[in-house]
Amino acid sequence: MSIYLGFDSSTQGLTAIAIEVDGGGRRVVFQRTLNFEENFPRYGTTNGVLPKADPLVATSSPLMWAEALDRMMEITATESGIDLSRVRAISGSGQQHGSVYLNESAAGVLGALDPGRPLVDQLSGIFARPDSPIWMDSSTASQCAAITRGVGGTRALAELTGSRAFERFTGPQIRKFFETDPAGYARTAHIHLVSSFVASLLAGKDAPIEPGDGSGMNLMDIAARRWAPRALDATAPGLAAKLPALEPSWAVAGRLSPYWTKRYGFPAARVIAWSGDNPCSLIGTGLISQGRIAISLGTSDTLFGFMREPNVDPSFTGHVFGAPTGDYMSLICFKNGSLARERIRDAAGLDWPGFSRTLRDTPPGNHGRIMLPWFDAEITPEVLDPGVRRYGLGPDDGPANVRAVVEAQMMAMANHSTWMGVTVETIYATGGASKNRDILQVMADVFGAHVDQLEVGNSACLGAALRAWHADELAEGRNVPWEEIVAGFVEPIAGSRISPVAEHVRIYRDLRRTYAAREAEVLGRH
Ligand code: XUL
Repeated sequence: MSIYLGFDSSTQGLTAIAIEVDGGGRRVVFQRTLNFEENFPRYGTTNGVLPKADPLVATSSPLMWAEALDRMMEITATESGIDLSRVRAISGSGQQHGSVYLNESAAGVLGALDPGRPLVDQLSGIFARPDSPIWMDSSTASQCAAITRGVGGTRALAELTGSRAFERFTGPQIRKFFETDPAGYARTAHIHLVSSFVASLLAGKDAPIEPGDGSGMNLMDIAARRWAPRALDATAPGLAAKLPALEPSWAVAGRLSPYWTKRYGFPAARVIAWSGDNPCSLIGTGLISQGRIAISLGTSDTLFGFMREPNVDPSFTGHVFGAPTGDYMSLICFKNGSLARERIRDAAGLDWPGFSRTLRDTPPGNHGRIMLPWFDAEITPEVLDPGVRRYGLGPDDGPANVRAVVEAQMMAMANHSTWMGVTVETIYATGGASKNRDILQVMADVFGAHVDQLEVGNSACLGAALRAWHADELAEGRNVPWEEIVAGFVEPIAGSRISPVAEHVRIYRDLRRTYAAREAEVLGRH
């Protein structure tokens, strides 16, 4: 019997899952979440984000992520009830795009961590920059423009890296750091993603970046899975020397360092390269072949599917990322996800059951009333000047706003995913809000597709554990097919299927056109 650990260092918290694999038997034996804002208040974050005067800026604290990792490893060792000696490998998932800037001392410190002292007490000197820009940042429009010019235009950059320049992508963020703090950039020895940073803490040395998360940087040649010199040159000087190695998703970054084995009693388990939350979710929802999609309703809402070839979005709205299987995935990302739903819920004075009841009590189509839910700058479509727009709808009409925000989110997802060319028959729903069947009914009706709920709601974390298992087998010389790895873990909950209602599907077919027209009008694209 073997145990594999998967961690998910997300925007708002850190989750751990342990899976047990025993011949044909397989099950999740432990799951726990720590919330950054509640459990680590001394960092002063709100929903995991540091306070900032500029609404376009979003940063977080890498020290907080490290402290959460330390606490979670302790909990796993002391409270999970699992037999630690059976832990064979650990991998993880990180919020994508966020970057961590380490100085020259980092390598030495990580390689000689003292198991007698808490991790954070030893890390304070390793950063060339104390905060980390994260995926919610939209402050790099000018850097995006410069990089795009440098690489030869939007199409050239999208074809090279899988995406046009996006404000939250790591390349534009690195360029901004170089432009605004050249001394800090010069002090930077290594730039990690959230994923590779946390993996480095576990391995006690620089962990690689893998193509799933590497493709969220505007720096990787998506077809060759190598750093793209043209993109690096357009971003910042001397960048190649500051980036970790790019290695396959199943690369072994090392073994758990003595800090973890001596402090908490873990075995020297393999540390497998961490990936981004969306690539990990692809595995955790079992999307290992073409033709199905998943929608993750979390801090960000994302819609993604498996892809054989890196076919970029001709409208340049969506992304092509590497998939942890060695293939590709298509993805669109919405910033106004769970926090937008929460704002509307709070304004209507409701709890989640009340929010659900309201969805049941209001009519599909909302009598034609529409909201563009851009509380924050939006990624899809690109909106850098945020503001909620309402049509036929007052801000104080709580119930109608509840329906409007969910319908808007689903219609935007349906409209902006047509480039993926998938005839959607079934959607796998994951992420926190996928527990809410009334939200999923709107999803089913807008897409005209069945929606299945999955047994393990945190598919990113589960996907990380499954990746740990797959890579550990590979390191032992056994190439276990992905079908076998995901089987039994990613099945829909029996009887959970939510089916579209034909009459509602018709209503949304029309409303989607009106929604697209309103969007185009506001963005000046009509
Ligand atoms: C994907 C994206 C978000 C983050 C947050 O491109 O920006 O989904 O990964 O989890």
